[in-house]
Amino acid sequence: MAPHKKYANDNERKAAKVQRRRQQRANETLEEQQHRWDKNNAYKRNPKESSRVPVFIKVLDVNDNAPEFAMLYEIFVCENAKAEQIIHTVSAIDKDDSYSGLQFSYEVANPAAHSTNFTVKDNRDNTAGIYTRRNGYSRHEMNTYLLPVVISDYGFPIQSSTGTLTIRVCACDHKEAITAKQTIPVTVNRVDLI
Ligand SMILES: [Ca+2]
Repeated sequence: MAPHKKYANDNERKAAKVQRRRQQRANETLEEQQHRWDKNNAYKRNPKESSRVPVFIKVLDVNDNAPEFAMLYEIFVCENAKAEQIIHTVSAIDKDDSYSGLQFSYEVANPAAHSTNFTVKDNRDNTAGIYTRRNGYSRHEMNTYLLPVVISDYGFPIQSSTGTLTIRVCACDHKEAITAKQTIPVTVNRVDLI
């Protein structure tokens, strides 16, 4: 019997083992090769050697929907409203699954053009307040204002959409109860952004 050869490390020992197996297979007769193949295939086909394991695959939702206003808002502002006065609170919805709860941000689109009369304050709780920016509005000068608001989620990639709020100017009494308003249908225009 040949003495055991000593190897420097496991890698050398494994390499020698692979080499011996290759050599054995190279020296196999056709009959020995056929026997080995039959044995391997029988092992694979033997139901006693196999089992079935249920594998549950969960499909994760991709963030591919932009948030949008939760409803069509009907917003009014009194002619005698004061600056920095909240006139409405809005919220948004999102069709995507959210693993950390619904979280959106709100900001006025193109503030330079639209923030002189009204502005949006993100409440950081999935709602935003619509605020006046000046003292007094005249429905005879302008009875309807359009305020485009960008709503963004915190998904990856971030999805945003722009919803336009329609704000109508109304006459109110000293208690700011609406006494007269024009019956103008509320419209919301939505433009998806990437
Ligand atoms: Ca989303």
